[in-house]
Amino acid sequence: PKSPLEFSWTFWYLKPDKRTSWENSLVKLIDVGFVEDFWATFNHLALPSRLASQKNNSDYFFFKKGIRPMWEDAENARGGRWLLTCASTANKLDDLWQETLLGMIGDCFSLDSDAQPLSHFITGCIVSIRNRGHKIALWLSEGQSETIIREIGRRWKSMINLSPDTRIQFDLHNENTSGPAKAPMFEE
Ligand code: M7G
Repeated sequence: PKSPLEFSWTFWYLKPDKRTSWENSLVKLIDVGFVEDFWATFNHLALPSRLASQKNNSDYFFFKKGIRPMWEDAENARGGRWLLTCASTANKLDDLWQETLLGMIGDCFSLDSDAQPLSHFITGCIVSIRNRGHKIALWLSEGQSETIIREIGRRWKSMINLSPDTRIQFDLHNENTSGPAKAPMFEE
């Protein structure tokens, strides 16, 4: 028998195409509800570093099944994202992405001192291939509780083995959409 994951997830791909809208460039790839299906899909997909050499401006999304990988989804709308910016030459991009995924399907966010496990507040993650610097983002449904947001950020950093001097920053989605760049809401 296969091993069920705590949550079911969906892999999405953003195929860069200037002739169509962002939403229409989103391609739903597959749902995974079992460890074995996760690995079969992960091993089948080109690694981010490979995309970087071929398809600038593409993204992979890994979101809880039923949550669309966009700000507009009700689970994301009042939340935000922890963002890690990598040099576009980063050879660690693949490791950072893999460790992020494994932390999400593993129990890294399961345990918490409070009633609700932190995994409840995670909606998904994204790797974005960009010439000006690749990005990995962890999206949360939570945009209010500094305690929850910071604890998730700290656990993410430790699970992907970020050096202590590398900073990640948190912003609310509704503030990314327009207006001049602002200082991040939180940093870790
Ligand atoms: P990005 O991929 O988050 O960052 O957004 P980038 O500037 O590094 O490429 C690029 C553009 O994609 C945005 O300006 C939007 O036009 C579109 N876009 C990205 N996201 C995550 C969303 C989303 O959640 N909803 C909508 N409607 N558009 C989005």
